[in-house]
Amino acid sequence: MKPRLSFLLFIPILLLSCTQQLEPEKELDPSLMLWYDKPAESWTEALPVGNGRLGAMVFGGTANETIQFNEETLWTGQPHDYSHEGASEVLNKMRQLLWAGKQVEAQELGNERFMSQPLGQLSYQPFGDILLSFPGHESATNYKRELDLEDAIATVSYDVDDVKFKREIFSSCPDQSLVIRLKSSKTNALNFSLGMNSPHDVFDVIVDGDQLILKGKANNYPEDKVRAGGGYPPSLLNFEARIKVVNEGGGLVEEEDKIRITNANAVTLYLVAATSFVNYNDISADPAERCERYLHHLHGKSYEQVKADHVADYHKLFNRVNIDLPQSEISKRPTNERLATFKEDEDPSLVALLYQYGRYLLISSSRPGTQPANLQGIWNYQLSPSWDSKYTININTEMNYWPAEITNLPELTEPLIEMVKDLSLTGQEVAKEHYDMDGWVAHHNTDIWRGAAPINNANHGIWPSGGAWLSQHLWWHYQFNGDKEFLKETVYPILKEASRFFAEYLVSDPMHPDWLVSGPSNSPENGGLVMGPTMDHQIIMELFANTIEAAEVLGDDDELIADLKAKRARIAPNQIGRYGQLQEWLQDVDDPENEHRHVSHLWGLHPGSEIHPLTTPELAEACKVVLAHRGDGGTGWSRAWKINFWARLLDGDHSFLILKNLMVPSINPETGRDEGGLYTNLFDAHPPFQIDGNFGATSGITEMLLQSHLRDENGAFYQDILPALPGALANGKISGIKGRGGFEFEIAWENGKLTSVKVTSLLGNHLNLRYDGKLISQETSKGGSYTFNSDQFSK
Ligand code: FUC
Repeated sequence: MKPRLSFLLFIPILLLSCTQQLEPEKELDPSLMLWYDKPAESWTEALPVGNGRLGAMVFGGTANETIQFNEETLWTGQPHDYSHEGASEVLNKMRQLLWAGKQVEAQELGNERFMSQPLGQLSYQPFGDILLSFPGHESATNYKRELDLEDAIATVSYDVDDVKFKREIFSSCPDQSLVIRLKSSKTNALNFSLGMNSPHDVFDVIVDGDQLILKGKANNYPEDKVRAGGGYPPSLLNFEARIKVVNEGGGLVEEEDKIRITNANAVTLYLVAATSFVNYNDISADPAERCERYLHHLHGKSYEQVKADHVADYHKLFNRVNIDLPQSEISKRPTNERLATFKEDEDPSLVALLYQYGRYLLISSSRPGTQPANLQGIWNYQLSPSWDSKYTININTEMNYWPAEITNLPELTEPLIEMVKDLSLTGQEVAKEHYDMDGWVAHHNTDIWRGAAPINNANHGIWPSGGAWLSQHLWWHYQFNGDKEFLKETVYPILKEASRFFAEYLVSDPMHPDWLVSGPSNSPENGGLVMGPTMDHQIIMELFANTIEAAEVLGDDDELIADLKAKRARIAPNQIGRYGQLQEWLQDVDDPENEHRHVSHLWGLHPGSEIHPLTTPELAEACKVVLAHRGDGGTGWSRAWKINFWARLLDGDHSFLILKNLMVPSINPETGRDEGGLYTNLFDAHPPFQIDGNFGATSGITEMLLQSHLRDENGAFYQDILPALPGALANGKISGIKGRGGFEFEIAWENGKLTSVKVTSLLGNHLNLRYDGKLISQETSKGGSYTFNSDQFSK
């Protein structure tokens, strides 16, 4: 197509550039700002923005800027039932083989007859790239690239000759669009071209007036990753993205698949994007119609208004928690430099930054009405991402949501709750086909199509406790927020049906006929298919307890509840083995040399509440032995889990030691190898990037400062203040974090000691406030605030 001049101002007087105001630079708060003095060279240097649905990674190039973007519903595949007809026929045979010590045969049988169809699940996909090219900007100076967590805005600024250029990028939730604002310090100085690209095989880029349109169809699941047996459903999702260009001054030139912006004073680009996904069962939406609707909504709104609405919306969530840890001169360096020396300088304000970054990432990847945050949140540039960037539910997805309640973002759990509701339906089919049982069950992974059957390989895929673990997040949501209607309508039916499955599934152990055990199962990803892994029993114990308590609150006295009480009393107990370790399995076969990343049998310590130094000191000691065997390293999420474990063991310094092991540059500067830690954009590295470690770290830091999972004999929660304060964080203040029973806290400490704590009672429950072994116990009124200093705590 011949370039067409749609609107160009040639009036020379306007081209005589005048100075125009750029927004003044914000003062740097090192605990709320990531910043760098050069553009990103790799994806894990780029800066993430997101509105829960629409995510982008900003590289910040000068002559060429790439903004890679995602929409959370773009996946391979289509609605699909993964259950394996007739699988239940081999259930008992697998149990018999395992009891006879024939693990290999049991796994073979499982692999032949019991697995999901197909054997794997589908994968999350990248959407496209926004490409901006600025001729002449190769020699930029005074460069800065930053991500401001206070307002959720990424900024790129630099000078070319005597002109300053500035770009602001954010993903707006109220306006469901990715917004890019470009401005220069002189009028008529913005000259660039705008293009789009997509990694998918089938796509087209079209110019339509002031809009650039990208349309395409999702690739099929990558052939080289298809597991034995094939049968991966072809991809049916269509996608469309549109960028609307709003230029102030200057003009637009339509080129073949690009729009050229000439001599503008300021330009705003609004990207909207959608797919045909409606829900796991329905893909009938029209992405073009959705894009039009988003653009229509934006119509007539000024950039200033869109930005103000974005900031106000984000502040409502982000500003609930404030953490204040000391900062110094070293805190002012670029983020990559701060990270490189953290192990030596232990700069508390970098801890604060990582803490708030976890909250920022959750706000940016999980909003009511969206999909839950997957293994990479919503950020992914690969057609074949690690583990399909799906949902691994034997630790990873749950870890994503650990910070939600405690850091005062309860509404962000809504996508997880919705996913569990879906799984309780697809999981019913799996309970029927694979176990011939009632209720619902989900195994160790799921995807956007809500697969619940065991995938990959019997040796780790046959693990029936994924749904049981996930459903406890609903119960915890109730514990924090106390909404009885929600308990009745949503939580209880899900818990009850999950419990119904396990009541039927648990089986008497031939060696200890009084014990009920789980199996065939595995201790996540360690040791292969077995009967009776400890983690399952801990999860089922708490699932039954929660279901029973919910029934009591709601006055449901179904026969099932009596059955759960009887069976709960018979679930195989935690056992301490020959090294003094908490046993991972029924038999005392733990290997002290095994540094496996999963520490599944400590589930009862965290996130569960069965084990604690005060209530079960021997078991707590046995957990320490396990952690000593496993070591202080591990994958990103494994390190993050250990921060939480040590905090629950009330050892703040050990907890901090693991935090330090997590806060190291993932790329070894000497060897260039990717070894786990943090990338320069502070994304956590498994490696590769996996977001769970970010969320697990934020949770672990909170657990150092507040824990609320123990209860008195009347069921009221203890609010344990500074239970595991590390020496390295001896001074600080935090406000807005929450405890179970509906309490919000403002805690200040100096030289390692509490100075004051303010408690706001949101529900009017009984308050058990505990610090340093001393208790304040009193009634509260709803909405009341109570302030104490450390002298007011008595034995
Ligand atoms: C589990 C872990 C792996 C990885 C994957 C996504 O399988 O064992 O380490 O985190 O999930």
